[in-house]
Amino acid sequence: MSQRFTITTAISYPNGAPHIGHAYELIATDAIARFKRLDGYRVHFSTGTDEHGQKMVETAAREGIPVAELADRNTGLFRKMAEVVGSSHDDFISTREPRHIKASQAIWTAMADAGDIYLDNYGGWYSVRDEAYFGENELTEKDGQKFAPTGAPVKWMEEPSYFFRLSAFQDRLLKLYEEQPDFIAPATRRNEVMAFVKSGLKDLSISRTTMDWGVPVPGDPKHVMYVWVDALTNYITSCGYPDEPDRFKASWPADLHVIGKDIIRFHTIYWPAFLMSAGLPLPRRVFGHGFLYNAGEKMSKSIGNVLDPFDLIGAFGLDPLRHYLLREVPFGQDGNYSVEGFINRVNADLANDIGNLAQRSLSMIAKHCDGAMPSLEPLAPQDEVLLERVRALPEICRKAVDAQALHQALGAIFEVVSEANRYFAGEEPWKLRKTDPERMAVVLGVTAEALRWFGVLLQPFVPKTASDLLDILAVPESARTFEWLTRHVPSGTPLPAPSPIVPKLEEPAA
Ligand code: ME8
Repeated sequence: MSQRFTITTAISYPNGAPHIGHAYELIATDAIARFKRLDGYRVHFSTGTDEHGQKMVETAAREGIPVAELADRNTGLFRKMAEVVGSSHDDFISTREPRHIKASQAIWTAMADAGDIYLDNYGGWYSVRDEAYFGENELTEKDGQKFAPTGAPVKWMEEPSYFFRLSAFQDRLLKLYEEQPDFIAPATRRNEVMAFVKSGLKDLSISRTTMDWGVPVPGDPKHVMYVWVDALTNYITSCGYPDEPDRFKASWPADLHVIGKDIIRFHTIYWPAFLMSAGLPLPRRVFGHGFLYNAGEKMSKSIGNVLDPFDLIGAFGLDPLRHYLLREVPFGQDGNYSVEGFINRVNADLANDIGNLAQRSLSMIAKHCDGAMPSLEPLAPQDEVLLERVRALPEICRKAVDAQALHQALGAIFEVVSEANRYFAGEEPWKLRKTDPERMAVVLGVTAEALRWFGVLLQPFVPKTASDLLDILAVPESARTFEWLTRHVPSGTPLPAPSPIVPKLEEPAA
């Protein structure tokens, strides 16, 4: 049986419409999921929305609508966004679903049975925006208002609350980070988390009585669970916990949680501690990607510079957006969106380097080789050199994707695409047509063969462009997995008339 691979995005708060940061995380996670499937893994890929929490309650109150209406409306937009960005998820989970309420109550009960939950009173500085309490020493003050380190205002809250004995997990967590050095990535994040845990962990308030929007605490329904307890649990809900033990065993633990850098602590401290307490296996790795900024500025509704994924895709198309985000921003670092950067990158790589090479070589095959795949023999040394570089790509990409260095995988592919362009220009097949038509055919065949590898390897990143390319190379749908890479299209196979695969982008009129 093939190996399995379980991967997740964070689940987004549907307190507003999705923005480009949400699309970015989903697109990157989708690229990894697609890559793994093409590489022969059985993948379980989940995403969704985090519908509970005070932030939802406050936004709904501001809009003057019931919280459920707010959640339904925006979750609808998040589902739509997942479709529009081409996400290949296997499960979209919303935390109000009965299966999730059940899973959250089951993990709570397991943690309580382990003796890690107790009832007490809580008073503290709470930031609704971050859905988290902050210590007095972490706060700043301006005009009588206190602020969390994230810049969000905090307010004093007091309530009876259940607590999770997080302090008891400090040593076990440090041991986890030592024994599983790949658990937190990138490495800089690991150092931050380790330093934080070493500085001492306090028990965590995990229930609220000040609102009823949440998962009821088993046996004490005056309390609803703190949103992060139920939110993190979504990952095991999606794997069939607790009612489908066989499916759970087959798909949990997750191989990779892809999340943004702002929620690393929740995923690398709380989440493993909850799972340890409940006696459940721990995820293998948590990767914190960077944030996207718009022309150097943080996106915010009040500035009015929030990038809307629907608008961008409407203006430029999906694959250009996917390509730009994955190729241009080193995954793990912050990235900066700019229209010029976008257009230049897409035109250079997709329209010129891949698109033109395909168009030029395949239209020559159509005209001068009876529209059929030429023979790849006899190969000249320079053909071998190019093909060797092409054949080295899957392993390079595999390593890069396993390290979540998506930009490196794409960088490696486009380096060899440039090499193929240099090869094509250097061999001058248009001249060979008169002097040595047999050699011309081989040059065109080698170019088409290189394009086939590029097409197969680009599928996870730019699925439509790659599929169009493989169509015009007559690669059957069934022969597009990595396993098939070593089998070239037989010479003599008729090729469809080539049509341009990537239009050049123009700067939109202001
Ligand atoms: O944090 N650039 O939800 P969320 C890149 N519900 N990524 C960004 C971003 C930006 N500008 N803004 C946000 C939550 N993100 C919780 C998660 S998981 C059990 C619960 C990322 O809607 C952010 O880092 O605020 C997170 O990974 C995801 O989008 C959802 O953010």
